[in-house]
Amino acid sequence: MPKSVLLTHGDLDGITSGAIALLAFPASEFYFTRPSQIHQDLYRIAKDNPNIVHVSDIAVNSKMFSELLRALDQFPKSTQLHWTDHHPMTTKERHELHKRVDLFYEIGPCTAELVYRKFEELLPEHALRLALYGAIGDYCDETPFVKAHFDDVDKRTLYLEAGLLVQALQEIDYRKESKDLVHQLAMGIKPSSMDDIISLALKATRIEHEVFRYVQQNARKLGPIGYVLDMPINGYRGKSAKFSAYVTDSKIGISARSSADDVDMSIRRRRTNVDLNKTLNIILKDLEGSSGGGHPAAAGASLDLNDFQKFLQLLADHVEKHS
Ligand SMILES: [Mn+2]
Repeated sequence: MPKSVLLTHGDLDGITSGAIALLAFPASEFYFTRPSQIHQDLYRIAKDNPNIVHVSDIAVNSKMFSELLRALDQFPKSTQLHWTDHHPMTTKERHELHKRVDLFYEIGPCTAELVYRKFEELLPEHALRLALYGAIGDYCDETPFVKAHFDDVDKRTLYLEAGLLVQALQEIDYRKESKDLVHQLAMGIKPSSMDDIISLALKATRIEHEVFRYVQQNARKLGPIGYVLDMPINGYRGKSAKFSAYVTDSKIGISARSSADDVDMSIRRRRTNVDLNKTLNIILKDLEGSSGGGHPAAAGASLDLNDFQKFLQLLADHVEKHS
């Protein structure tokens, strides 16, 4: 039986772009994925010969790029492959991707805005709100599209609705509960009508204030970097990275978590234009087994735990030289 499959990221922009794609392709199968795992998911999906596949808000992982292309090459000609995204990629990556998929790519807008614009004529009116939530969630709320639509509504209400989602997502395991959320959003239910989302959002907000206090007391500083390692609470990584920069008066903030051998981190910038994605591409080359990237202002990385101090030093040197 012909079918369509949607793959998207687990953050608010991923969830809203996925919900909009679900409105464009109703009754699709829906999965969350991530840059390091998209090629495996595509391999698996290709075996079913779907007629449509839509990937949204998934950054191209340069180290896995050839495997991604191989996975895309598994699909028969009859599969319509859509790829909608806003993460930085090289011209070569863009070119190779473009040969294999219907690529809708722009830097600046969030992915939800792009999916909305791509499929606008197929969408019900309430899909627009989802695009605006995604824009707020990804700090992409100053594009001409978003500004024009903010002018049509009371944007403060939109920020409340989007804020409820941003906060609640800190407390949701995206692989489980978020699928229901995608379906509810696609149906047009507003976050302010979702009792579970409201209570999770309030809980998350109270925890966030505690996280701030924790970071204030425990952040360490290395040159232009403020960081916390192994905060005694899961999640809140982007937020605690941002707080780490602020409370140590640094240009870069990092929130890192270690496991047996690895360390995984969120990285944010503050009052500097240093491009975190490009910076990581440069310094991670010297660290074997590492991976990372993202946006200019928000990125992530994972590396061998033994390399963490070396990484901090490389990053500190780079930031001091380039900002
Ligand atoms: Mn995004």
